[in-house]
Amino acid sequence: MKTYRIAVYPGDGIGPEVTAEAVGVLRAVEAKLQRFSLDCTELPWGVEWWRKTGQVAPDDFLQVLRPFDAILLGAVGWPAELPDHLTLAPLVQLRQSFDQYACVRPARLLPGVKTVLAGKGPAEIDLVVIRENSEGEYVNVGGRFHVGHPDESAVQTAVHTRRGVERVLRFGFEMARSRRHRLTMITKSNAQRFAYVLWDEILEELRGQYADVQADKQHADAAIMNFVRSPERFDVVVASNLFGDLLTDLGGILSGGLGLAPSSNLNPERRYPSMFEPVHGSAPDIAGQGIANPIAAILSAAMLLDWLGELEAGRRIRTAVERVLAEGQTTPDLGGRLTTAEVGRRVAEAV
Ligand code: GGG
Repeated sequence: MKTYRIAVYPGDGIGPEVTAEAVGVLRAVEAKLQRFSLDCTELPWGVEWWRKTGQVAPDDFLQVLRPFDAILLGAVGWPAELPDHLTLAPLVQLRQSFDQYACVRPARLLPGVKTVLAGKGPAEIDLVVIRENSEGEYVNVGGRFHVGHPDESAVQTAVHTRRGVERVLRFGFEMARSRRHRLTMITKSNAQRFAYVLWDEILEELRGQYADVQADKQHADAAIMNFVRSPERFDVVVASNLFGDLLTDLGGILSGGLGLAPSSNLNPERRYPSMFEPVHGSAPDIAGQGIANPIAAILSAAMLLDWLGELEAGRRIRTAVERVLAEGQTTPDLGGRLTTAEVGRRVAEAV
């Protein structure tokens, strides 16, 4: 029987609560199928670790994570004690160092779940955003000078490479081939004339190699409007790091709420472990109350199993989630009365 080594990084706020349920569901599917075993190691990093050591994660955290087959992350951030850019730093470093350049964030409205959009249902809301995850607006390039003076300044530089743009677009084209053969690239090339014009040019170069995919492009402002006005126009959406982040919070809300939105950070060449995490953050306002929705974390665990090749296991989890949601067994964010642990248990039982 194959054994997978899984690093579990619950993080801060509601991260530990939702991650515990995701691990519970992983255990349930492992026990049910008896086809693989999971060797899970929990890593107590985040604000709690910082309270004890003065660091959010140890200096060697990348070396610690490197041997694992996959990483399951909860959420990071506890702004009352530590600025978000410090708690987020290991997450961004992880994505970049492990070359997890394809961040896959599906936004699919499941049956029985309400969307904020009037007149739209599961047939209209089924898209996937591929967020470039290794460079763009998230590179740590820039600086501040005259700090503390009236003329203090800050420079933050984005870096978009031909290699980085091309590989994420190719990943999007390939995914479009497995779906509805549509790809929409999101930039702001009318105003940002260097980087996003490079994106435009690379799309034109690749288009001919994927003639079976209908590829178009939209500026980010129009795309935001169109996500709301006509989500059915989108199938696979490819966007830069920052635009992808913005669009996927919106995608989460369109598909019922951020408590349902999973994601994966993939290194498609499998040279490094890939990472799976809910799109949502640490939600300090509801942390510790036992009401956070664990479904996004559970669906992220299903994506993890898919990535490891355990497709039957991933499918079972998704089917169980759909059943539980269709029966209205939900946390308060979706109008139900169940706790985080109760929803996790129902999904585990349905597996
Ligand atoms: N689930 C991971 C998490 O806590 N994300 C919070 C967040 O703000 N992430 C920023 C990003 O993904 O760029």
